[in-house]
Amino acid sequence: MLIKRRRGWELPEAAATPESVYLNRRQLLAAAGIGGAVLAASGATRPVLAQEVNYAPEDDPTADLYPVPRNTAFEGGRPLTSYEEAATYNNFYEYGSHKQIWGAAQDLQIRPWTVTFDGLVEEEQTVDIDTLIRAMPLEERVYRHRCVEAWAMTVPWSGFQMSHLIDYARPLSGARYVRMETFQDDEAPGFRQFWYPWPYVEGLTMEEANNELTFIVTGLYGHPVPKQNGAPLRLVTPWKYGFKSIKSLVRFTFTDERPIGFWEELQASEYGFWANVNPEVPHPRWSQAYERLLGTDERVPTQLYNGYGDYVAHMYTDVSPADEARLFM
Ligand SMILES: Nc1nc2c(c(=O)[nH]1)N[C@H]1C(S)=C(S)[C@@H](COP(=O)(O)O)O[C@H]1N2
Ligand SMILES: [Mo]
Repeated sequence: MLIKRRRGWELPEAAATPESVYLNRRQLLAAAGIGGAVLAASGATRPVLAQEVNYAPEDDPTADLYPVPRNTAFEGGRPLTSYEEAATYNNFYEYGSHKQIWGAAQDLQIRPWTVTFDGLVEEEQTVDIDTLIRAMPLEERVYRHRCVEAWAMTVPWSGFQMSHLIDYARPLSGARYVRMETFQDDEAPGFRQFWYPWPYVEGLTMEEANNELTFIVTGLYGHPVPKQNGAPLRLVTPWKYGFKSIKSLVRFTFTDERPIGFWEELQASEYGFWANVNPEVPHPRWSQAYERLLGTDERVPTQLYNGYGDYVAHMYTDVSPADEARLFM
C-alpha cells in the first residue's frame, strides 16, 4: 500500500522560483565538472549547454524520418523558444522534482519500446514503437506550451494527430475516455520518491483525444524528440496546462470511467481532469494572469485556452455544473 504524504513544497510551483532554478543549474554545472569560472566569465545565468544536450540520438532508429513537412496551419504567434531552452528546462518527475533533469533522463532506455492499446477496443494490441511511428502520417506543428507553473514555450513538434492513433487502436463505441500511462522503471530516480502515485497517468475524453489539435509527439525541432522531452512518444494538448501532456507513453486504455491523473491523485484541490488554460482562474497558490516565456524575462498575458479557443471551446459548452466549476484547474 502506497502511503501518500502531501507536502506542499514538492508540488510544482515550489520548484519554479528563479532562485531555485539558477541554483540548481549552478549545482548541475559543478557536478558536470564545468567550473564556476565559466559561469563567472560569461556573466550569464544561461550558460551554453548545447553541446552537452542529447539533441538527436545518432542511433535513434527513426532518425531518417526527420525533418517532416511543416503543417503551416499551426503558427506559434510569437518567437520560438530555442532548442537549448526547451531541452534543458523540463518537468519530468520520473527524473526528479526540479527542472534540470535532462542529464539524468539520458538513462531512459527508449529501445526496445512497445505501446499497448487495451480496455474497450476491438482487439488488444501491443505494437513496437518503430512499427507504430512508421505507420503514422508525420507532420510538424508549432505550438505554444503553457505549464501550470506559469512558464511557457513555443516550439516545433513533430508527430501526428492523435485521431490517427485512435483509428489504429479501434476503440469500441462504449469508450468515453482514453487513459494514458508513462513507463515505470525503478532505475529512474523519481520512483524512489514513493509518495508520488506512479506511474504518471493522464486522461482525455474521446472528443478531446480526437480534436484536431491533439498531437502525439515523436520529434522536436526536426529531430527525434529528446528523452527529457518525453521520447519516444508523448502527448501534447496545447490548450491545457502542461501537466496533461504526458511523456514517454507505453499504454493507451479506452474506458468508460474518467481517469484520475497523476496530479489530480496527488492534489485534487489544485489539479483536475480538465486543466484548460484560463488567465482568470488562479491556481489556489498563484495567479495565472501572466506567463514567463522561457529564455527571456518577458512576461506576457495568458490567453483563454492558451489562444486555441476556436479549436476547442465548443467541447466545453455542454458539461455538467460540477465539471464547469473545474474546467480551468
Ligand atoms: N511522464 C511525465 N509526463 C509529464 C511530466 C512528468 O513529470 N512526467 N510533467 C508534465 C509537465 S508539468 C509539463 S509542464 C510538461 C513539460 O514538458 P517539457 O519538459 O517538454 O517542456 O510535461 C508534462 N508531462
Ligand atoms: Mo507543468
